[in-house]
Amino acid sequence: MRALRLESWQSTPQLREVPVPEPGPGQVLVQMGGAGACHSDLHLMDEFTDGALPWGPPFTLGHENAGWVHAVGSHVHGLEPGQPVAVVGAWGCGTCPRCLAGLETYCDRPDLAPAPGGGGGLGLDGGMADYLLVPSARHVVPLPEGLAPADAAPLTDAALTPYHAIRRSREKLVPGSLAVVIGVGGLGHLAVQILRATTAAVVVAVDAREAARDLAVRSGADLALAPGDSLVDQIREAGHGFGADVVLDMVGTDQTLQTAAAAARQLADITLVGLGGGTLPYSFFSVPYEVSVQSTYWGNRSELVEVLDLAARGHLRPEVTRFPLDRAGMVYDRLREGAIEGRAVVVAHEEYTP
Ligand code: FEH
Ligand code: ZN
Ligand code: ZN
Repeated sequence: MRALRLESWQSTPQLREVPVPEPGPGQVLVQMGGAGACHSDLHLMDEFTDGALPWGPPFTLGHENAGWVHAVGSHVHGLEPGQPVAVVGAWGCGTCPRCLAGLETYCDRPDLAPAPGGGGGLGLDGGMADYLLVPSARHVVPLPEGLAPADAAPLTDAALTPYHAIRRSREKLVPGSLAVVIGVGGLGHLAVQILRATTAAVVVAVDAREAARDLAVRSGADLALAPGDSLVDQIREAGHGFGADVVLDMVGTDQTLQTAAAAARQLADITLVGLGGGTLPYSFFSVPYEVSVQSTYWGNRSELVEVLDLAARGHLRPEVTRFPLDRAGMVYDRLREGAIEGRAVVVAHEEYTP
């Protein structure tokens, strides 16, 4: 089968011919219908080195996956060949307290997990291929009626990650509150849609690119602003003169974190989602009183079920640009240029072929 392989850190992924894996006991072989290209993959290709993460190349890229069940190993029940499914991304040990609670992103036993905190496309072979071997049926979620794998794939990361982040702040996202989303890319546009669909907050989006601001408004933002000297004042104005109750920094540079701190009001949540490598000095007087600053990482199976339900009912509509698997390499070039609107999805199969 074809597979886009990251063969070492700081390298260009290569499309290779590799054997189709066989599902062993408890495992599921998924025929790939959509694999999202995540901005994080660029960090794997451009800057990470040994030790940056508890796992490393070589592996097949693609950690945002959906497709159809193709074959199952022994002891797998309730999944049939041809069934459309989404794949939960983080594959923990499955036996520690956190994994048993469904929080495999935060597995307590890195010594037992083959790629701690990672999974297919992050340390293990992912979905930018014709087939994806999923190590346990617990990582497979049947798609609701009407959701095609190529449209569902972004929901497993680009939607799931902001969904998890927004859920942490749901007590603050009440009528009269203000939420700010900095960066309207693959995750940011879905963050706007999730805020619109699940909270009562006024939503302000920030992006330097006019096309991204347009996408933010199409996604339900009340206001889309460009960075600049008056940005924080404009954000305050949108929040009845107060600052933001919740700021989601989807970029994560020094500058965007500074903007987040300047836009936040007392008691706000600032959640760092993007891997831009920025830092925010945190001291008693560096942010308004009782502002909490936190990172966030992906999401879990039960949240994915909720995200899929929102999408199936039309509350989430990922903006998707599709690329055939044979042109997967160029997707990352386009991503690096900032030329992708919404989410790029690599499609190995348009429909299921037994
Ligand atoms: C990937 C690698 C490291 C940190 C975060 C991520 C996210 O893109 C996972 O979806
Ligand atoms: Zn990702
Ligand atoms: Zn575990």
